[in-house]
Amino acid sequence: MKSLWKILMVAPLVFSLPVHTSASLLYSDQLSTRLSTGHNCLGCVVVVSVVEQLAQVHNSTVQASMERLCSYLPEKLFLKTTCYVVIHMFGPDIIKLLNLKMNADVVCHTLEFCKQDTGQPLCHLYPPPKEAWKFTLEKARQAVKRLPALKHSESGSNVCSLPFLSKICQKIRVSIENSMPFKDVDSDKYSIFPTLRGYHWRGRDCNDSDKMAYPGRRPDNWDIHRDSNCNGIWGVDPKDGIPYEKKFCEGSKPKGIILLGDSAGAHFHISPKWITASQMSLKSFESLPTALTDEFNWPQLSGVTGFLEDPTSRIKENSVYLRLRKRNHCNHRDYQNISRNGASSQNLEKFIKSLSRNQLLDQPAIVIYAMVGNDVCSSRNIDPLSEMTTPEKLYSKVMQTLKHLDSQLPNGSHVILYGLPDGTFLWDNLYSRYHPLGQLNKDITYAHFYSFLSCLQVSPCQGWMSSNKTLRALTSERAEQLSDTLKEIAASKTFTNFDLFYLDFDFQEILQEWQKRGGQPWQLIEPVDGFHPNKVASLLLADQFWKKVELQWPQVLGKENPFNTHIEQLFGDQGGH
Ligand SMILES: *[C@@H]1O[C@H](CO)[C@@H](O)[C@H](O)[C@H]1NC(C)=O
Ligand SMILES: *[C@@H]1O[C@H](CO)[C@@H](O)[C@H](O)[C@H]1NC(C)=O
Ligand SMILES: *[C@@H]1O[C@H](CO)[C@@H](O)[C@H](O)[C@H]1NC(C)=O
Ligand SMILES: *[C@@H]1O[C@H](CO)[C@@H](O)[C@H](O)[C@H]1NC(C)=O
Ligand SMILES: CC(=O)N[C@H]1CO[C@H](CO)[C@@H](O)[C@@H]1O
Repeated sequence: MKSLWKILMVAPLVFSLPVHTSASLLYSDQLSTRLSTGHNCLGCVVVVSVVEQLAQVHNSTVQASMERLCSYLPEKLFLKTTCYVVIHMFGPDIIKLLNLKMNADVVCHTLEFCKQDTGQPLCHLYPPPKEAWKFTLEKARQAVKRLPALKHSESGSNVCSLPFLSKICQKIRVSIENSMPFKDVDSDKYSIFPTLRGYHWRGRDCNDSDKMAYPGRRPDNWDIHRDSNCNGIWGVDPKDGIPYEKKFCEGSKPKGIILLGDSAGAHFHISPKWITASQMSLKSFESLPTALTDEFNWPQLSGVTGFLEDPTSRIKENSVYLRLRKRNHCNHRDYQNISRNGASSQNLEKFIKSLSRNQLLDQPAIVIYAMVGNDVCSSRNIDPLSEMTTPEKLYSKVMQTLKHLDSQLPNGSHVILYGLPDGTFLWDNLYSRYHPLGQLNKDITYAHFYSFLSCLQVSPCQGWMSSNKTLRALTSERAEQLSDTLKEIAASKTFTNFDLFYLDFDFQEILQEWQKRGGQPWQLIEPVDGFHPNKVASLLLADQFWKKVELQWPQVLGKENPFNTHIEQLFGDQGGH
């Protein structure tokens, strides 16, 4: 589950989740069992590694290095305060252990953030100490006077009940819960016109006090008096009395773009700046508070629904939404992303209700179905194959989804099913490279990192992020079977209100394109998680999508609107996205 991956990465950054018993305070029963000690262990090892490396980089004491880390964190969301509290609670032990040259694995096992259950393998990120593990651990425990059976310090278990921390705990909990694909949509938010306005991220409403004004609707009375579809075009041309919306948009076949996606679609991203000691500064954590509140997704920059042009971008390609808008300015603001971390064919039904399209009132839409990994990706390492979606199960859920879409989408819509990629490129391109945590001392490769995640049962994708070649091949085989199932559905089924297409998720082609431009394959993968396609990959995918659709099914994208320049002259930026 990729959602878990996100949770565990919140942990090291916020410094409050690593407290191993806090999970039960933060989560409902169901969730707390999912938040295994694995997350606490990973959180602890990452934080202690950063502290250790900061001391190394600045040739400072461990104490000074912890204070340095806290000083870099923003005040917002109590991040800085939380950090100082955590230092206060665990600092003295961490100092003692690091001064004894114990590595982060030993520190975290000693402090019991990491645990080795009987009969289970020992999970470690760094090479194990030269002396026998048991002996080292014993030495470490004596140094901090902790007995193996002793419960963790009481203060630790109550971290979220400290008054000044309760707020951040609450914030994190909401953030995590919102991102859970199995969380049901809150129907209260739907008031009188349930499908007209969801609360999910989509084109900004232009008039909060008017429920009948929203992006994507067909203009009400040609928008003579108000901008009912929020595309920034309204009013009447005084020269001839014709409403602008009629003049510029009628016959241009406006359409919106809707993404049904997973964390890849949402553009999941953890900045390597947050864990790279050698480059850490006051600036490093500037974007952390925003990232925390956006569940570590950056939809505004994503390949499908992104609308911000990133000045730091290494490539000039635009998102699908921006291209549709460029082609026909009447499409302005008509985008919806219905994506969740952890989404798969099997749980999409839990949040598809937040897709909003009114069959009678709205323009048609292009819906991209892109569940590109979670059907074959499990975080548990015991028999990963049995956790994968079977072609039969996929078939039945996708048909259910399509029937639902047929009941929601206005006639003339289009649905495009994306296949699954072959994830073997992850291992092939990364296994011998250094993870951001391993770059300073050249000690942790992605092979180590993957195996640590796998051992902790928190890997975002056991099947592909594995040194086991057979398993990687079996995962790809299943992915291919699922893609074939989607292809078959697209070829054989018809629906009343949309036509249906299938596109391969051809990552090889993206790799080739990137290499043609002088890039390296690893530059397309998120460095911290070693799994998600990064922003460059996401925009290259958008480019691939656009070119293929334009070539094979040009009717999907529609024609260039000849009035675009008129619209620009009269309405400027149309009110922004
Ligand atoms: C690091 O600090 C120690 C003690 O403050 C000093 O003896 C040593 O020379 C320093 N090393 C470097 C590389 O600056
Ligand atoms: C917003 O909607 C209300 C109610 O329909 C209307 O009175 C108002 O003029 C609208 N505002 C704008 C800026 O269009
Ligand atoms: C739906 O649209 C198609 C063309 O896009 C048209 O042929 C068909 O008659 C329409 N169906 C209904 C029920 O309006
Ligand atoms: C590799 O994975 C396959 C399939 O899950 C499994 O049967 C096999 O035992 C694994 N090999 C090793 C060395 O773990
Ligand atoms: C792809 C994308 O933009 N995903 C976002 C859609 O909106 C939800 C809710 O705000 C976000 O959580 C996703 O990250």
